[in-house]
This record gives sequence, C-alpha cells and structure tokens, in this order.
Amino acid sequence: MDTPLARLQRDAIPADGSFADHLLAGLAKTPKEIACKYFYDQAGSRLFDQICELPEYYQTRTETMLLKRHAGEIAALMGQGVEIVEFGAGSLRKVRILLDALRTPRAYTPLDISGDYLAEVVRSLASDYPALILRPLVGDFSAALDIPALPDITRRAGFFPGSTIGNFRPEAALALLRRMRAGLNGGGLLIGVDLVKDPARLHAAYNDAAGITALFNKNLLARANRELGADFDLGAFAHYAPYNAGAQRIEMYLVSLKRQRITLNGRPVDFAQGEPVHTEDSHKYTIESFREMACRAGFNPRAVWTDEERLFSIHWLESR
Ligand code: AVJ
Repeated sequence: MDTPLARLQRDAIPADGSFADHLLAGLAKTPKEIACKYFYDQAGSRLFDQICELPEYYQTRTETMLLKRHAGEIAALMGQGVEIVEFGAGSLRKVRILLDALRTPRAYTPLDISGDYLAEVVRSLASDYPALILRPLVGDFSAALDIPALPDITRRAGFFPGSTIGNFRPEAALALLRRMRAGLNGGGLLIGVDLVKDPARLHAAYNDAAGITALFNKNLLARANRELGADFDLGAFAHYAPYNAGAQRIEMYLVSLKRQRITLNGRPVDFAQGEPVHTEDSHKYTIESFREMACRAGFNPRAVWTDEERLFSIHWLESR
C-alpha cells in the first residue's frame, strides 16, 4: 500500500551518494561552494552542540531563555489540542519547553532529513509524554511540504527555532515561509530569528576563541575524507567567517592556504592559493524587516519576544 505518508517518507530520503554528487558539483562551480546542510553528520551535530555552549554564541541560550520566560503566553496563543510540526533538526530541549507549557498537545510531528535523529526524538519523548501522538517524518523541508492530516486533529502550529531561516537567502526564506504556511493548514508559526546587532558581537559568535566553529566548518572536509575517501589536508584550509554588513549576514568560507590538488572519488579537484569555498550564510534581521517578510509570505505577525539586549527574537505568526 502506498499511503501518502509512506510516499512522503520515501521520496524525501536523499538518494545514496548525494553528498558525493553535491560535493563534486559544488566544487566544480566558480566560486566553489558546499551546501550547509552537509555540516550535520554525527560529528558535525556534536560540534554544533558544542557551539551552542560557547560563551560567544548567545543564540541558543537566549532563545531557550525566551521560550521558558514566555511559554505560558505561547501556549495560550497556540491553543488546546494542537499538533506541533517542527521543521528541521530541532533541539529536544526546546520542544520539551513547549510541550510542557501546552499541557494538552495532541501530536508532535518532527520533520527532519536524518532518520537517526528522528529515532532518538521518539525514544526520548515517548515515555515522558505517553498521551502524545509522535509522528516522525523523514523529509527535507526545503523541498515540498505535504504533511498528511492526522485523524481528528484540526489545529496545527509550526515550530522553527534556532534561526535556521537565516541560512536561506531572503528570496528563498520568503518562499520557505510560504510553503510552511501552506503546510500548516491555517495554523500559526513560532519561529526564532537572530537579530542584526554590533558586527563585533556577530563576528565573535562565528569566530570563537576555542576554535569550535572552525572545526565545525572543516568537518565538511573531514566528512569527505571519511565518507568518500577524499584526501583533504585540514591544515591546508582556513576557517573564514566575516560579517557582510551590507547584506546583513555572516558568510562562512573554507579558504585554500595554498595551490593544491585534492582527489575526490578518484577525481581531481584543483584549488588556487587563497581560493574560497562558500559553506554557509547566516542572515540577520531586524524585528521589523522580519515581520515585513512574514507579511509578504501571508502571515500576520501577532507577537514577538526579545531579550533585554535585543540579541534574538521569537515571533508568533498567524496565517492570514
Ligand atoms: C544553526 C544555522 C542557526 O547560523 O548560527 C553556527 C549554524 N554556523 N555557527 C547559525 C552555525 C556557524 C547556525 N544555525
């Protein structure tokens, strides 16, 4: 039987070898690039967890504090008996804050590209929330979002924390918000957004003293060595993460420190001395600029919470 659910799950699983294909294609471009979604294999996810604990990386702890501080109000806005749909590899800690505040959520539908991560979600939540319907979906939320309805559940609320929206260029972010809105069937969206601030503060958050972000960035090369038998010398590339004030985004690169030839899946890839590989954008918004984009996507910005230093924001957007 090909249920809609089974179809969604199967179609969404990335084909085998997609990292190899994308890596070769991205390194054949000028300028070279690697998509940031490849950061998050097991080693990369562990490094990202370490980033979240860094003194310079204010995002995770500020967002968690805001969620805790306003959980009651958020729960009231979401309403009773909702299905929470979380987009992407969220953190279990954040969704637990929501689930605890909601008291009577009916279902939790995490959507993620990693089946291993989803298995962990189910293992961790099942015993603590015995009445909660858990529906992990393997899928890439940057592609189509067709989430089949659960019987008897009419209210959906989207959850997209961590300022992952910042990884998308503004046009793509707008398109993603539109797709999410369509997938939520009239439900609202709770979304975390990192804010424009002193460039020095932003720079420090992506250039930490302990060098964890550099390891996170270079994990792309380490992963290619592990999975594809590539021969990247991690010492021959530099982590470079400047803030582009004009575009209001952090840009991450791996810069080749010398002229070199790497072998990838038996194929040569040449790097000039000083040549960059673009690995990530992390866009920052003002509260106003984000609300404007949300309006263009068909949402009504209903509430926004921010910290005293205005480092980070959480928005509750209602479907229009
Ligand atoms: C998970 C995409 C929000 O952009 O800050 C952290 C990823 N990159 N340090 C971000 C990241 C470098 C992070 N997001």
